[in-house]
Amino acid sequence: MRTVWSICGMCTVRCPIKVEVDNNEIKWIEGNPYLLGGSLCARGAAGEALVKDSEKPQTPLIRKGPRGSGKWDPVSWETAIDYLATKLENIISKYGARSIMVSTRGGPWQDMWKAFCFALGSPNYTNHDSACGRNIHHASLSVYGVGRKGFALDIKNTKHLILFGRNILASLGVAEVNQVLDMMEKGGRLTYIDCRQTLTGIKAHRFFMINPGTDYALCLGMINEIINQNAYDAEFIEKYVLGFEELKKFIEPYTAEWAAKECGIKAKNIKEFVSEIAQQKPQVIFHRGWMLSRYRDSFYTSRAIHILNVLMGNIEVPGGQIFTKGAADCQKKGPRNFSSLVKKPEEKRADGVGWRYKHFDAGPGLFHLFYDAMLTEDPYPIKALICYRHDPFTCFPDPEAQKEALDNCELLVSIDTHYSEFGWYSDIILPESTYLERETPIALKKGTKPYLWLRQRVLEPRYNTKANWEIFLLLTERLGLKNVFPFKDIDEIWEWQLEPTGFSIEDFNDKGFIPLTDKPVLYDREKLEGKFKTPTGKIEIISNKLEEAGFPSLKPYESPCRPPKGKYRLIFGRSPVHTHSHTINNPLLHELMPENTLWLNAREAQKLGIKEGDLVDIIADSVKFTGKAHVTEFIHPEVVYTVHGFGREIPYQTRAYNAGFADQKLMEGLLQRMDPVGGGLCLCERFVIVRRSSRNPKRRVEL
Ligand SMILES: Nc1nc2c(c(=O)[nH]1)N[C@H]1C(S)=C(S)[C@@H](COP(=O)(O)OP(=O)(O)OC[C@H]3O[C@@H](n4cnc5c(=O)[nH]c(N)nc54)[C@H](O)[C@@H]3O)O[C@H]1N2
Ligand SMILES: Nc1nc2c(c(=O)[nH]1)N[C@H]1C(S)=C(S)[C@@H](COP(=O)(O)OP(=O)(O)OC[C@H]3O[C@@H](n4cnc5c(=O)[nH]c(N)nc54)[C@H](O)[C@@H]3O)O[C@H]1N2
Ligand code: SF4
Ligand SMILES: [Mo]
Repeated sequence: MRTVWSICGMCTVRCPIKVEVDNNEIKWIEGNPYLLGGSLCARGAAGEALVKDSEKPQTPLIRKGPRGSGKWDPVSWETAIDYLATKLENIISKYGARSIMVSTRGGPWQDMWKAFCFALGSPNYTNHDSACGRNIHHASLSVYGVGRKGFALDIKNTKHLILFGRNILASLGVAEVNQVLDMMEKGGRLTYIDCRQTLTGIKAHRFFMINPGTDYALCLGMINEIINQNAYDAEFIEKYVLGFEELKKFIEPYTAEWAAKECGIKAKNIKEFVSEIAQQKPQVIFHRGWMLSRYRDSFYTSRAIHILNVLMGNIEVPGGQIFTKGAADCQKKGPRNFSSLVKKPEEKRADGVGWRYKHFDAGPGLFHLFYDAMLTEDPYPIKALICYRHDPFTCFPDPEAQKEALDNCELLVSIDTHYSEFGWYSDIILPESTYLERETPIALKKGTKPYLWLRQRVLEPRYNTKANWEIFLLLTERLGLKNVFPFKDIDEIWEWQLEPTGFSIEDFNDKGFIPLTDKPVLYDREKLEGKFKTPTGKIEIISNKLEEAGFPSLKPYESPCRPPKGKYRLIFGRSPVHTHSHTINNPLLHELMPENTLWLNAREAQKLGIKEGDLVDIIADSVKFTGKAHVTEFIHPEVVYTVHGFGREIPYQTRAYNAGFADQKLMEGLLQRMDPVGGGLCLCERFVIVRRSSRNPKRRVEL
């Protein structure tokens, strides 16, 4: 029996794990006891089923028939890499390197593919984030000058955690769940706000059922009440905040009574809530979340949530928002990364970020804007798309609209452990070994207690698959980039990465990670000057940068559109036992949840003659799905809800094939609908028709 320290890969939270393995078979997986006390979620526990699942690509595949026809030639790695490199070389000679676009799922190991993209000579590296946290990231930058990940939330020690559609106990990361449970055990309070009841909501002390898309109104009402009750941290604001006086003036009309009318939460309850947090500050955290990045005004909602945190003065205190620390904060050096070997090409990005859209963070840009460039060749053609650990057809709305743009590309590449819906449409699939069958480069985990981590190989690959770094080295060598990335194997990569740190790979043996400090690192809260990277160095409630780009710092409220008669707003979320689309076919997790349902308010269902378990048609414009109804009183009457990731149409995945329905396929017309200031896609802005399906048996037989 061997013990291997590794990192879970069943979702992108990437929990550190400890695995017992015997004779290339897994005997036990648990969360790293030093970091997670052994905890693991259901998906993490289903890792072995992922390895054993044979309904995955088992060798590289090159497309034979038309795109999407599902006809594939299984080939060797040599043939696959040669095919891919030749295609890339042809595209570079015809259109220039800039016509190649690379997208990944983001996270600590994206660095390799970003470096690949830049080494080819293209600036067009991007990721999934315009469908996830971009609005929140941009709002955070505009307020604090640091991005979404600039603060760690000390949930465990807080007195009150407030969640706007952040279904923290279901849409989960193990460490965060542990923190919430610890906090509640210590007497901490939980307030949850959603348009439906959830696993988190039922554990909360206070649940607010909000009118869909009106969180901005609630935030404004809360800010008004905080100012009214003098419940803010005046000293902190005086020292660090720019624009408090303007905020006071702006907020005057947005009373709790006004907010109540808009968002459906009683003024009395808003006032009571504020009286409570007034006593608990600065140990009050308004979770920045992700979900609110799905409406037209999410950027401003998110700014308002950041402002609520600032009013609590919760920065750099235990139980608040603590600046994430890196190696330098521990007087150490971090590991080397691949990007340091290449220079970012100076060419303009094809998504327009950084020049056409100057207010967006130029880092990874915005994926969906590349579709414009593919269709119009403005500012120049995009002819190849390489996706690593990323499925745009599930991630972004309206796959049919995406295909129209992608048909202008000469090369579509999917590097994936599974058949993704995009992979199924692409020209070549390079199967990556599952996380238990591969290593990763070393990364620095920033936080209050930063550490170095890496994934070690637990098992030898079952099929003809390769690790990310192996694919990367094969491809770069074939493309003549060996001089840029001169590595033979992972040991050489690790050694090179660790050199400046003074640690060696053996230092991971004890605990699976290398801590850079014993105690949390906190800055002196009285001396935070220079930590806020805004143009003024202050927390900017008023942002000149934003105003220069033509957007207000404080935006007057506008009500969201209500659904037209006979339609419902389609909203979505996650199940604790699935990760987006890529666990739906996992034999164990499929058993736990084989399909999704459409949640529908009981009174609405009665009007439509729909009962629990009935088949219902869900209709957008040209897309129609039939699925099962879940009739409940615990959802707002204007919305219908489902779990994202289902409705897959890949016949090789027999369990997932046509099981349930796909919210993103119903989101016709939303591919380019983004929050203009935050850049996030407005995924909750689609209205659908719901009716009882004619596929129901005519007479109900009660057994
Ligand atoms: N309609 C709708 N759209 C959404 C969402 C929604 O709820 N509804 N959620 C949004 C959110 S929050 C996000 S983050 C995005 C997520 O969308 P994506 O960024 O596309 O991420 P995933 O769906 O997690 O996984 C994408 C692909 O990664 C593959 N994969 C998994 N593990 C590995 C691995 O170890 N190696 C490799 N090479 N591939 C692997 C999977 O098989 C899958 O095909 O979607 C967004 N889009
Ligand atoms: N099990 C599991 N955990 C995951 C993931 C997973 O796939 N599976 N994915 C991870 C990823 S990538 C992300 S981004 C996070 C996302 O985690 P969360 O941010 O918690 O987002 P969702 O699970 O999408 O849930 C969104 C909630 O918002 C609610 N909602 C919809 N409209 C409104 C509104 O107008 N106001 C309010 N207040 N609420 C509204 C929905 O009803 C739903 O309950 O989860 C992460 N954790
Ligand atoms: S939250 Fe669950 S699936 Fe995600 S990395 Fe952690 S254990 Fe794995
Ligand atoms: Mo996400």
